[in-house]
Amino acid sequence: MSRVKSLVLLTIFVLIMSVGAFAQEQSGDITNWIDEPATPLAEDVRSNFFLTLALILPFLLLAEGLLIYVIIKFRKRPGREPAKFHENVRLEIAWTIAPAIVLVIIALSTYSLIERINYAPQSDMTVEVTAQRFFWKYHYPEHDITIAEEPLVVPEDTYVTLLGTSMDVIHAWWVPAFGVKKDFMPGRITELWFKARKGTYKGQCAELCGPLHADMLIDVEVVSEEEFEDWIAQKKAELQQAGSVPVSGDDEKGDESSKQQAN
Ligand SMILES: [Cu+2]
Repeated sequence: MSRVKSLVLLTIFVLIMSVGAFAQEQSGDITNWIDEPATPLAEDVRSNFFLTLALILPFLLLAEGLLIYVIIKFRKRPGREPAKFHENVRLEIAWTIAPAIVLVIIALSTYSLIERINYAPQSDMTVEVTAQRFFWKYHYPEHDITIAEEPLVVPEDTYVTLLGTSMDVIHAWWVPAFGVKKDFMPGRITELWFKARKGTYKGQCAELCGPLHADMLIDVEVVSEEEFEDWIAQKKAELQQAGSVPVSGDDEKGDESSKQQAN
């Protein structure tokens, strides 16, 4: 009975997962860093992941395979005495050194990747990001344009630097296909970079920040150079029409944020 039950549960689980994967495939937005890494960093993250997997998998298979083999082969049988020896120095040295070497390789690869994530090789444009419960505000200093609760628009194949901070609590800017995730903290500026290929990307705040945290989504539109110029021109025209009043998300927020501002 319980076997039937678990089979049914497993089937339901697989169905839900396939429907979810299908729905994501249909939406057209890229969120997946394994299938579709959108930046050189995301490709490096994927390579590091597969390298780690390849190095660790033999240990898993060996240990679990041996375990299953021993459980079956040496199971309790009438008239059989269990072996009563212990310690094998050579074996113990071997199984200490082999994983240690593997861990060093993983550490070196991961550390150099973290360095690449932390330090942009160059910067072609900067966008200042302010996180606030529960939206993102983007300021383009070169063009004096500020947008909020809108997709971030950037040109393709451009080294973009985001300088992020927060008005209230810690938020995290995370776009999986870019291979970047960084905390934006009040009173601090965090740097993050990417160089993405054309497409529409989805992300999400990745630091639990309050009741609407799940709705704090990120949209990024990576467009061609010309499309970006057009977008800038259009935004500038919109701002001029609105009487050059920059978009402000600072009003009607809690006293906490006004205290932050006072500092
Ligand atoms: Cu959040």
